[in-house]
Amino acid sequence: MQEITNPASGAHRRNGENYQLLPEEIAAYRRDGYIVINDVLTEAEMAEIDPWFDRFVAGEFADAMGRDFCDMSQPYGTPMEKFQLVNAMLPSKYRPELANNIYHRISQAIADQLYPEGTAALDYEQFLAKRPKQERAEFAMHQDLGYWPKTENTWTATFSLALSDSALENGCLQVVPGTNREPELRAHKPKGHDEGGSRDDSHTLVIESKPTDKVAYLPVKRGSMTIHDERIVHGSGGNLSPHWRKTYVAAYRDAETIRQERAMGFTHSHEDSVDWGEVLG
Ligand SMILES: O=C(O)CCC(=O)C(=O)O
Repeated sequence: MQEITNPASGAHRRNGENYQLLPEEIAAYRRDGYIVINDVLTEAEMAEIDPWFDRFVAGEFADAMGRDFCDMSQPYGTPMEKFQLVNAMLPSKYRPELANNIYHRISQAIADQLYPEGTAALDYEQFLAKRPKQERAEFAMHQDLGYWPKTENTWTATFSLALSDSALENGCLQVVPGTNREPELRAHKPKGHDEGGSRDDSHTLVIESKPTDKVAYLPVKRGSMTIHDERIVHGSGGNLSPHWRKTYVAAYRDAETIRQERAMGFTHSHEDSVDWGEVLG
């Protein structure tokens, strides 16, 4: 089993609201489709986010959110008390107080370093939480691009800030290195499609693994983060531990691409009216 860490990164890289990447990390992101960076947010900064995360995950805003409050490991309609992998989409849409929070500001500064050739903008965000001892709280392996409408420029950097320590035991992010360079996107199908399931039953898509796929695990401590691109095959396993796994995802895309998505009516809300047949091809 391979676990990827980056001991060279750390709090010393912070300069105000910037976190300075090394040229080799920027090169690694382009080559490998992911990086891990440590100690990006301070404890005091995360303490601003924690209460919001917990309120969303507890379902406080569920009535307003519709399908944007769901379980990514189970079909829509699963009762909240049975959720395993709690997903709260677009938290700042539902609580505008969260807009431009410290995580956004720092991740924007990092996205700018990863994308000097264009303009990176925040496209969407989500809170993800795996309940303790939920071995089926799996995020099915996928490529993010498989979830999205086709656009000419696909540039993306998806940040995943650990609000709890994340390790193999509680279902940390896992990637298949090298898949970001596959010439074709793999086919994505709605979860449960073999039994007739469609995108109306569950938002989740799955791909078939290849025998050559070698998974690498990305364990991170609270305050650290992973960043992955739109083509790398990734997902996460169940939570076997007695502790929550809590992650705050924020995805940056090319600003013009976001304009095109919105023109198609695509906001990353599970309430969007998008022809998924068209998207999935
Ligand atoms: O962190 C996870 O469990 C999976 C998240 C994910 O797939 C994503 O952010 O694209």
